[in-house]
Amino acid sequence: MNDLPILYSFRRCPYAMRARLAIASAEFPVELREVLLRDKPNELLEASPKGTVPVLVLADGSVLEESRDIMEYVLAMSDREGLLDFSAGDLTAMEGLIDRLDGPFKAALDRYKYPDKYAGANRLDARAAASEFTSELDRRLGAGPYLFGDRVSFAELACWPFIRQFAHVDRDWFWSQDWNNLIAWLDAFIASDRLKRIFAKYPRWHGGEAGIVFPPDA
Ligand SMILES: N[C@@H](CCC(=O)N[C@@H](CS)C(=O)NCC(=O)O)C(=O)O
Repeated sequence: MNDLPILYSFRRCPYAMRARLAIASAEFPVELREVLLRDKPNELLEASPKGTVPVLVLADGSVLEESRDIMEYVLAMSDREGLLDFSAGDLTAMEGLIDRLDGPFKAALDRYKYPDKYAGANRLDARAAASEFTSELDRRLGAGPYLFGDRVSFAELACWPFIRQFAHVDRDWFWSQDWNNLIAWLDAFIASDRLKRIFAKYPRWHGGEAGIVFPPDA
C-alpha cells in the first residue's frame, strides 16, 4: 500500500468519477482517500493547495490535480480498452467536445442545479443552455452507440458523470426529452458494472490510516 499512488477523491464529484472510471479501465491500482469537500484533509491541501478533487500523488511525489490529466496519465500507462486508440481527427474532436463539456455545459449545469448560488442565474435559461450540449451529444449518438462510433472512448468516461448529474436534477424532465440516443447511452452507463465498480461507498479518510485499494479487484 505504501508505494501506491494516492488518489484524493469524493464519491459523487463528477470530475473524481471520471478519474476513477479511467483508473478502473486502466486497472491502475491506487490508494483511494475519500475526503469531505467541506473538511479537506491537510495532506490534500499540502499536495494541491487549490483544494479540488481529484488529485493523484505519484510515488515520486509529483502531483496531478486536473481530472483530465489523471485520465491521460493512467491511460498512457495502460489503455486496455483502447479508449484513446482513435484517429488524430477523432482525438482532436474529443478534446473539443470535452472542452465544451467542462466549459459552457458545466457552467450551465451549475446554474441549473444551484441557481441561488449565482447572481442573476435563471434555472430554466441555464437548463436550455445546457441542453444545447446534450442535443449535440444526442445528434452525435445517432451515428452509433458511442460518441465516436461503435466502441467506448475517452469521451464517454469524461462525459458520462456530468450528463448523469444533469439528468438527476429533474429526472422526469430529462427522461421525457426527445433525446432517444442520449437517453439510451446514459441508461446503459447507469446500469453498467463500470459505474457500479467506481461508485461504492468508501469510508471517509481521516488521515493517519491507510486508504482503500482502488479499483476494488485490481
Ligand atoms: N478542473 C478540475 C475541477 C475539479 C473540481 O472542481 N472538483 C470539485 C468537486 S466536484 C471540487 O473539488 N471543488 C472544491 C470544493 O468544493 O471545495 C478537474 O478537472 O479536476
